[in-house]
Amino acid sequence: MKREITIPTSHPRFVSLMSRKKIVEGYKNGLVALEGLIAHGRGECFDYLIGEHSIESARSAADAAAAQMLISSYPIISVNGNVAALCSDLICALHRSIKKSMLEINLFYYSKDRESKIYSELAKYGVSEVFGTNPENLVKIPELESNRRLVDGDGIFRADTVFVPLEDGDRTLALRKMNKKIITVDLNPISRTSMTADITIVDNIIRAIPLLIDRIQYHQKNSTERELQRIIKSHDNKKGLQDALLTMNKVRENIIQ
Ligand code: PTJ
Repeated sequence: MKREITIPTSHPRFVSLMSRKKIVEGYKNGLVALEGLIAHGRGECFDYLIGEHSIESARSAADAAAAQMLISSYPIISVNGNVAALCSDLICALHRSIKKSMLEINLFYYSKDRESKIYSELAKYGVSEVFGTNPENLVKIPELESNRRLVDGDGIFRADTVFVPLEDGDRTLALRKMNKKIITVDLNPISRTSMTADITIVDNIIRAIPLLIDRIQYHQKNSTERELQRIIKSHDNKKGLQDALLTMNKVRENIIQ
């Protein structure tokens, strides 16, 4: 007899187990690369170490990220397989919260089939215009060898700010060399992306996007452009990463005592 596995909502790690389920189902449905399962496991490990909640420095980074997206003339949100499987709904809500923003699918482990499935997933949440899927529009980011070098000429290539959650390294640096502002969400504070981005939110993407939307809505109602510029200027990315590492160390100390 085939037994359906259900996760009881009372389980202390319900949210984490549901994310795991989404990633596995995402893989089975062709959204997530096989390597995406490994990337998720790495993220889970760091999430454990920060206590599976949004730490203060992540909240402050989300505030700076919201300000950065709002002052940008053309912010682009880059979507990969893991992001699509975990939170297409939230990503589309983020896109809707900033009128000038656009979405672009950009895959490290590229396949046409996965790209189409990610597009259909985003379409479920009412988004029809997504960059990155028209081969005739693709251009190369200079000095980058991976698949991620191919970006849409009307999307990431033209953007002034690029949001690259769950990224894998060298593209962040290449985009910064093109004078773009880079925002990321990465649970690993010592990844190359975390250390290279202008603004790193060290948090689980499923918590970080709601934080970001909340700050965007707050600033849209309450903040002047000057105030937004001040928030961005006072953001210290290195300090945020150090703070995340200190939090991880404190959690470890508390358990060992
Ligand atoms: O769909 P593709 O082909 O574009 O591939 C996507 C993955 C994620 C497989 C690809 O970008 C990759 O290999 O990424 P990395 O190098 O493993 O980096 C992903 C980073 O995201 C790691 O530092 C993880 O710790 C972090 N991460 C994983 N899950 C989460 C996360 N950060 C925040 N929230 C998560 N849920």
